[in-house]
Amino acid sequence: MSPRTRLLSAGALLTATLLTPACRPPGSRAAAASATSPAASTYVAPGAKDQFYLFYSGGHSGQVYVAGLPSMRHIATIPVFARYPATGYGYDEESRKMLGEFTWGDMHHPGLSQTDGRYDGRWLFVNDNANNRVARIDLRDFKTRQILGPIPNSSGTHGSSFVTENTEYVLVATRFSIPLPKGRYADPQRYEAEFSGMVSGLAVDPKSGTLSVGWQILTPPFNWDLGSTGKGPSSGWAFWTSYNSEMAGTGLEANATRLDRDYAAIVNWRAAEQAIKDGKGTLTGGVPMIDPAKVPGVMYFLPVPKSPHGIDTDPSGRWIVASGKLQPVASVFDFEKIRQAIDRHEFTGNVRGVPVLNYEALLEGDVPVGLGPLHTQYDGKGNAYTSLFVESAVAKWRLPPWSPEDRKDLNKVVLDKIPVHYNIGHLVIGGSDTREPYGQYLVAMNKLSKGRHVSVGPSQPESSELIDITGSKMGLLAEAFTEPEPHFAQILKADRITPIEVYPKGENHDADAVWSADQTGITRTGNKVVVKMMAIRSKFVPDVIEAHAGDEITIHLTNVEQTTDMIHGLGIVEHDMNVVVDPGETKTVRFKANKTGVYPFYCTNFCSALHQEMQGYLAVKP
Ligand code: K7E
Ligand code: CUA
Repeated sequence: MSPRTRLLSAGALLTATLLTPACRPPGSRAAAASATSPAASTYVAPGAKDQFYLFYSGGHSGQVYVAGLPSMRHIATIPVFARYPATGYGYDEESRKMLGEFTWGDMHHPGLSQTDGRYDGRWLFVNDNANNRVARIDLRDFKTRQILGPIPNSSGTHGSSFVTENTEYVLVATRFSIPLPKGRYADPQRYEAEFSGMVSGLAVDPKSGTLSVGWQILTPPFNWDLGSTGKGPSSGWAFWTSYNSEMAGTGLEANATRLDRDYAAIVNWRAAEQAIKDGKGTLTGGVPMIDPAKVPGVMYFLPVPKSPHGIDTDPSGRWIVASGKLQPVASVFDFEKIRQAIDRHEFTGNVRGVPVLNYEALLEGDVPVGLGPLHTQYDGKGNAYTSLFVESAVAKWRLPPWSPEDRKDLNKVVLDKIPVHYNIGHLVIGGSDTREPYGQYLVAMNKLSKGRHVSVGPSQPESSELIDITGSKMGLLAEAFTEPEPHFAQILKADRITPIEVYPKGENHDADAVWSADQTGITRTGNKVVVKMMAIRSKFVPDVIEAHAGDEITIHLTNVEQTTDMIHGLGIVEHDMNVVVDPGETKTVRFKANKTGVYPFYCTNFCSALHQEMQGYLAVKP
């Protein structure tokens, strides 16, 4: 750089410094102004990009919402468990087959795939509490590629999607218990005798990511709740809380809150895997199931505070934190002690053959975090952050090891508290469930927004708040709104992945793909009409489909474009049909031409100046 250009760029830098709120020199008046407007640090200028992806569960919309961090801007929706006409999901044959007989799902916990305990950017797994399914989204193209389920013997797959350190398994526990095998009737009054819960290990094919049921472990009819997987000293283990250790079939509000403690399950998933290899499972509902009473070493119960919700392993894998929503504490357990107790067979008894560990002996401490603790996340710097539903706040506290002074009064390890608006459920810190949390931002996912936005009538959104956790005090930065009901989210560094934006023509192995007008055409066999159609700016070839009433029509539609963002859609008037094809993609739709008449079809994605002209006719003769 010449002295002159250096001078020029120094001048430019000075100007930029004066103009850019985020870069003002400290101590200046401007710095004071930006300190009063922390949102400036979340500002992502037009054309600039976010540093992180935020993958929100879309709750009972069944979809995943993708936002950017720190801007909190909604960028995309990935449809998973419900039709989504915007991307044509649930209309073409492939996605219709994946959705099966269901029109919705209740998504709770997205989980990113990991290699060596770190996000590897390959897949995002999500669960459906309502219809007992788990799905895999491929982050190469942000598309749902598999929906597994309904999972046999499993009812209410809420305790999911917890991914093991090298994505060997996605682990699932049942929220509800049912009489097994599925479909058998039993009187809910005979709940304790007749109903069973289940923990499932969904094996993940290391190359393709394909999910299949690897093994299951039969459990008493507790209601399994949240879980997490181990790492480091707890590598090969997984944890779930439960409520209803009372095994009440009805009136759970009162009947499942009688006892002072409930049980957490401590599962040795490597032992479960080995037990299946050794032939110790019995085929039940088509999948191998382990009865833990007959196969020692796969499952243990640990008493935890009353009606717990979250149980979260810290990034070191040593500290396991369970939050009892009806007790104002987060209970910390030392996995190394748990491991020793298991090795020495130090149990206080058993429940249906599953050994019970000694709560008092294994408890490291009850941290008085505040009212209604639900979930805990970690910043990787020795701090934990627990969401407090009742108190509507986030508590920051220090993980062990604690000094003898700390132990005398664990209030001392509670470092900070910040109110959120209102009534937080989950919270997320990037990488909290890995060995290396990002530890920069925390997103509080609040259940109620209570009018912190222009009114939209009685059906209200939820609110999310972005919190800076880099300082000793947490700082509220920004607020955004989402549709109901984002239970959990994952944060991924944006530079961790490079999604494709065009399907390369060479990768399209669809036998019915067409790449030029002369490959297109319509063939008829009996009453079956097969159309090979091409979409290109700004026409469909062919643009007239002749049929007879009662014909079955199959359209293989190829978008021959190889340019980013050149997406075409095919909407057929009064046929409840919209297929959307991305560049280089072929999709197939099939329907009955039931009605005589002429039905226009048209491109649903604005693709060019002549997009409006991109149309044709389905002409159906009597
Ligand atoms: Cu707490 Cu389903 Cu994770 Cu909602 S659950 S909050
Ligand atoms: Cu193609 Cu609009």
